Amino acid sequence: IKQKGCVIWITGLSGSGKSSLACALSRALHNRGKLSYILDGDNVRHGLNSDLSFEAEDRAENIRRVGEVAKLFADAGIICIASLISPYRRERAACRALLPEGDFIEVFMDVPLHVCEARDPKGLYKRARAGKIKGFTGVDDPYEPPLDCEIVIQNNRDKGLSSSSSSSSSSLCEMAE
Ligand code: GGZ
Repeated sequence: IKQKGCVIWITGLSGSGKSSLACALSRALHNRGKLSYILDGDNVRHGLNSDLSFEAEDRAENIRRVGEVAKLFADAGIICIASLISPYRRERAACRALLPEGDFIEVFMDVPLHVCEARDPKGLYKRARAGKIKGFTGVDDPYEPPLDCEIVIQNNRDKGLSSSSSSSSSSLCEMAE
C-alpha cells in the first residue's frame, strides 16, 4: 500500500452538512483507491467519548481526543476525516499542531444558523429553543468560525449537500493526494 495519511477536519454547526460531506468525501476517496476513515462527533460520542458532556471543558476534551486519534490514523497512512462541531479555535489549532505542516486540512461548513435551524433534521434546534436542551451550539453556546482554514464551503441549500458535495469532495480528494 502506498498512501500518505492526513487529516481532513470538518467543522461547523449542527445541521451544516458535516457528516454528509464526510460520507461523500470518503466515497470519492474510495473510488480513487484511497483508504479513509471517518471520525464523526455524534458516533464517537457513543463509544470512545461516551463519558463526555457538552460542557465547554468536555467539548474541549472531545476535540482533543478526536485530534489524537486522527493523528494515529494519519500516521498509519490513512486519510482520516474528522467531522465534529469543534466550536473552539484554540482546540482546533491544537489538533492541527499535532500534524506536520500541510497534513491538516481544515474545512469550514459556512452555513448560517437560520439555515441549519430550518433543516433541523433531528429536531434538536427546536428542543434547544424550547429550553429542553441547554447549551446548544449556535443557540446558547458559542461557535468560533475559523479565520484561516484551508477550505470554506458555503452550503446554503435547504436540503443536504446535493451537488455541492461532489465538487467539494473532488477538490478535497486532490488536496489529500
Ligand atoms: C451541540 C449537540 C448538543 C449540544 C447534542 N450542542 O447534529 P448532530 O446532533 O447529529 O450532531 C451534534 C452532536 C455534536 O457532537 P460533537 O462531538 O460534534 O460536538 S463538539 O465538537 O462540540 O464536542 C448534535 C448533538 O451532538 N448534540 N447536544 N448541546 N450539539
